[in-house]
Amino acid sequence: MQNRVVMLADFDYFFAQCEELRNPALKDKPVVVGVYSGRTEISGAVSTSNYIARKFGVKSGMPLFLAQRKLEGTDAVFLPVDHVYYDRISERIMGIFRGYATSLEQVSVDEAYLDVTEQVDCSFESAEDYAKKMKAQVKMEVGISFTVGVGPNKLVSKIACDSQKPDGLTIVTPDEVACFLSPLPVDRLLGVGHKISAKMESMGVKTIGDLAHVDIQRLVVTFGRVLGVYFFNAARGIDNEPVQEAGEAESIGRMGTLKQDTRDIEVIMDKIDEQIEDIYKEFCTKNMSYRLVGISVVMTNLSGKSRSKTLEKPIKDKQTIHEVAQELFDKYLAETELAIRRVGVRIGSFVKEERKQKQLTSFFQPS
Ligand code: DCP
Ligand code: CA
Ligand code: CA
Repeated sequence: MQNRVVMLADFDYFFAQCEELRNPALKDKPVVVGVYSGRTEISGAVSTSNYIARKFGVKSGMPLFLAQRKLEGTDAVFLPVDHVYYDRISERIMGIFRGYATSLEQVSVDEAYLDVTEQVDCSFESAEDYAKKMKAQVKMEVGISFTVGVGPNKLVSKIACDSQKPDGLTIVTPDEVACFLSPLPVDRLLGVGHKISAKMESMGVKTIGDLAHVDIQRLVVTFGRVLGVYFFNAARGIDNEPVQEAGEAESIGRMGTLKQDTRDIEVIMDKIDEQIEDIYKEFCTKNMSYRLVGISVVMTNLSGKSRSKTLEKPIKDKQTIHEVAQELFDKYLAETELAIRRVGVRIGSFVKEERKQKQLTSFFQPS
């Protein structure tokens, strides 16, 4: 099989760059864009800032008063977020990207994967000129700069993109993947947060290269089958996930047989909760929200049924899967007198979501 050429484009200091675009006088000042919670004049958090403000130590998610303190004595400008305006700019850029790719997967307002394998005829050398052309067109037509990572898959292109910002272009060919990944800290891999990186450190694993030396059995025992296998592959830069247009992702589900046929909701939910654990681990590697929860049942007489519910808004948490599944089982049991033999649960209708956005929300709602 021929190699793929996958790009990740991530707009530079996006909200702040949009503000500079409509008011070029901001360009040589520190610019901070924030969400004002309204409690006091300065309560709230930083969404993002331009690179001048970052030099003073301003970071996304930081309380606004702290950003203000860091920028004391400068001619810094603080602005409230204007999502409608940023979305409009984002849509224009995504529109241009469409013309450059066989498939486009928008991950958030300022990020998209492009499969350009055909366009560059599998060549990473051509991909460099191709990315430069794309950057130039967007700069000229929209006025926004962005950073591109190019790799043989989404995992590598994402990490390549993060390695050099702003206005960067980093290309990692299939031959370079191992050397590129091995010195990087493990938390550069999607799905490795504080908890998991602490766990890995206790196993003596600090870098992606260290992770590539851990055998798969140990990873599976420590992190479970889904995550263990994911880490094993990720450490080697292996990722076969396609660049998927919105709405293409299927569902994640599990099905299993109960120890005994039953109508006892508690017994059923115990089984379902085990399945949810498994599903949720897989789901967490995807950086998405779900909008649908479904159940499947097979009765004593071997007849089968499925039920599902679409949620009002996309959700990320685990508890909602349990609650909706229980609601669906309660309803279903009320409709039948038969006992249940096999049960399953699934989530679907995935929506891609900005991972960082969640961090901002959790700033206001300590979890
Ligand atoms: N954002 C937010 N709260 C955060 C992080 C980000 O509201 N805690 C918003 C503002 C950003 C946008 O999402 O402009 C994109 O986030 P990025 O992480 O891509 O950061 P930037 O685009 O701002 O900067 P960079 O140049 O590092 O990509
Ligand atoms: Ca960005
Ligand atoms: Ca981003």
